[in-house]
Amino acid sequence: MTKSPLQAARASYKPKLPDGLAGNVEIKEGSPTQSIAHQKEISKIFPHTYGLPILNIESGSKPLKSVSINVGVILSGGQAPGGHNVIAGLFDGLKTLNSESKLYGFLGGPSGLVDGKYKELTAEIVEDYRNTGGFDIIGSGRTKLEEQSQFDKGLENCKKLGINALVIIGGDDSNTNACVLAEYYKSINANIQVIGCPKTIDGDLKNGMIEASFGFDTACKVYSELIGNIARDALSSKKYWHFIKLMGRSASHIALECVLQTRPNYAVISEEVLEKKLTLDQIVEDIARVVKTRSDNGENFGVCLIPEGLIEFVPEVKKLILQINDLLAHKADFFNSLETDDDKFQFVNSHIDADSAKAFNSLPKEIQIQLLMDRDPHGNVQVSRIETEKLLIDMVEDKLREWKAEGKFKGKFTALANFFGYEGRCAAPSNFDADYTYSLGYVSAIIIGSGKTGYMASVRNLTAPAEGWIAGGIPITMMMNLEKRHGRMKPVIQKALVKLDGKPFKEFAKNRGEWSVKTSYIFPGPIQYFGPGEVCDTTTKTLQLEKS
Ligand code: FBP
Repeated sequence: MTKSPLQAARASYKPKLPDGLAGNVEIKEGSPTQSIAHQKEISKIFPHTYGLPILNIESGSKPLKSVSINVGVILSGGQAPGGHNVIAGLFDGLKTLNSESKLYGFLGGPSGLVDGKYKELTAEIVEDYRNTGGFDIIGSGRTKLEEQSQFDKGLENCKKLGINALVIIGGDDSNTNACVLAEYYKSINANIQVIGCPKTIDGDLKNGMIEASFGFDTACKVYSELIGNIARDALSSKKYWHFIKLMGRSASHIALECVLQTRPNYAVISEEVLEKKLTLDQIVEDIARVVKTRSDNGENFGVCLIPEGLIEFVPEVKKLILQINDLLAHKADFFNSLETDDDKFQFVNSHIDADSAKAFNSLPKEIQIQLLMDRDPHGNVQVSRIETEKLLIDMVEDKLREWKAEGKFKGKFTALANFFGYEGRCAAPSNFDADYTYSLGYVSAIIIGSGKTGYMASVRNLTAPAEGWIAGGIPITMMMNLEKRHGRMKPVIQKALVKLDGKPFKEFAKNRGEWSVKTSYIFPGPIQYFGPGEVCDTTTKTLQLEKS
């Protein structure tokens, strides 16, 4: 692979490891754990992997060695910066435990395990991918591992390769499935350990024990750089309002972090919309109010951030989407046989209730079409394809036109739409993500060496310098509760939404009035890899505030 000068320089970066992992290590077990809720039900579903102790990995006196072991690794779901370094850390950790150990990568996500598609990850291959963005070393995919027949096929494929451990790098759903797989393999004495790794740029896989999912830091820094550039352009030309939609399927962590890094004039946080039961009209009216105030002050420009998942948090649209999801899940064949958009709209209208029909028909045609597009493998609307930023621009324009007619608004409103999502998911990892992911991979190898299963690799104390990070393993069952999925209660890792009483949101709430009126932009600039620690190694404002 031909490398750019930066890539070549970056290839030789040595990720920092916590002191506890740097030499000889020892694993200390804590007390038995409980799931966050529904303890009785979850302990019954996971009799072999429930209640395990937290593992702490600390400096020890003897080298931790293991018999040679073959390990399979899977990248699951959306790309996140640092995935390649998890694999590099896992590879180096396994080789430190025993130089004869081998690492196999299953290709194209979880389906690679089931279909037996793999490649051996040799030192030469891994070398080429150190500190790079992307998941292309083995590819990723969104196939869900949840059927016993998939587990059995996976077992057969592992046996062929002599694999005794799997590392699944994924978000909340993939790690939930990793836990189910760990339980199943343990229950049939398959002798295959399963370890999870917390990945997602969305930042919604976190809890008391997992401080952050990897990729969030880099993705937010990339988006914040771009938002800062746009804000400076707006400030220079003073003629546009920029509406920027930011990735994050459900939670608004990315939008909130970018707000804290750049101080835009307006930002919507979906969790607040849900909590206050705001309608689309109320959101639009509030944005229009800020546009008007700025315009009255002679500033016909601004920046407004919108989380990707917003549409699903607006109560009337949320209800509508649930009804459409249900309809499409049960009548997909008939729906797909309909040829025109009008036929589809008619069909939908005749199968949803009156309130939802009203909400559906109030939306512009493009958004109606987008709401009816294919669902993802979890049955969810693909929110990254719904142009909420354009919808809000249209609606704000209408509102301002109305106010103009009434003599309430005299200014100008010219708005441009942007969507930042895929730009950030495969960026070269920041130093933080490069170090964090390498450590997670290394920790996974140590947990495998200790013979444990059903754990998620964990690295904590992340606002300290990397040397002071704390490594360990968290029983996945500890993060679970029961939630309704496809009409049935299922054990799942609880998704972390933005907490309105948390410090990051409070920081925004405290300042948003001022930032909306008084232009206060911050221009974070590009991620720096070489230079002083305060420029290169600090992590997100979210993490800093949460840990303060
Ligand atoms: P994961 O939760 O799997 O990491 O994916 C997150 C994400 O990047 C979301 O922010 C976005 O909505 C979605 O993936 C897009 O999915 P796709 O890659 O299938 O277009």
